[in-house]
Amino acid sequence: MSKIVLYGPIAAPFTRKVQGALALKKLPYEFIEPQSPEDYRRWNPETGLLPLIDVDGDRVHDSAHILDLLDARFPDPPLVASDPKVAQSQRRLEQWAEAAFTFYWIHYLRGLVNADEGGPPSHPGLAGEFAQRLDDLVNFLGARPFFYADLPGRADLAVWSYLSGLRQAVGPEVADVMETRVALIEHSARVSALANG
Ligand SMILES: N[C@@H](CCC(=O)N[C@@H](CS)C(=O)NCC(=O)O)C(=O)O
Repeated sequence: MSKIVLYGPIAAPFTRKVQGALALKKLPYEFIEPQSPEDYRRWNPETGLLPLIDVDGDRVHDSAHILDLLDARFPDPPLVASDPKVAQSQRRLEQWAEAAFTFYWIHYLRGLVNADEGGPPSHPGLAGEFAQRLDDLVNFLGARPFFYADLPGRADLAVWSYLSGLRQAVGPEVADVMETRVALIEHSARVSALANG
């Protein structure tokens, strides 16, 4: 039995994505959360970013690289489809989700801080643009239970980790925009049932 230790902040989507992958693969692991900013650099001297995983002494950081490592070491079930074209779409959507939703998350949080300080919101059109990104996802999903496939994969974990975190982290305006995208709510529920360990 391999010894797996995951280091990361529990609230971060990148950490949740890796936890979802470990749950899908039914891999037991120890989870250690940072207690101070110094822990990030101490655990990952290369970039100072978490999550980082240690599998039997091999340490890998960056959630996408961690999923690659998990698939290489523990291939069942795989996190990408066996069809290379579908696998490419799943990887692309994973990257798209990170780029798109990190942007909205940061701008939303910055807007909250600005509002607290009496300044203008940093990005007034945010909710409208965010709604468009959600509609993009609804289109990508189409009638399938998971993105591009009938089985869950890394694209599902990436989208789920962002959307479940966003629903908790942001205010009612954005949460409302999400509630009306029923296909995404149902997708999140399907992934949660499998990836919440
Ligand atoms: N692309 C990386 C992003 C990791 C990342 O941004 N982690 C954040 C946690 S939310 C972090 O470590 N931030 C600490 C910092 O920026 O100093 C991944 O997928 O793991």
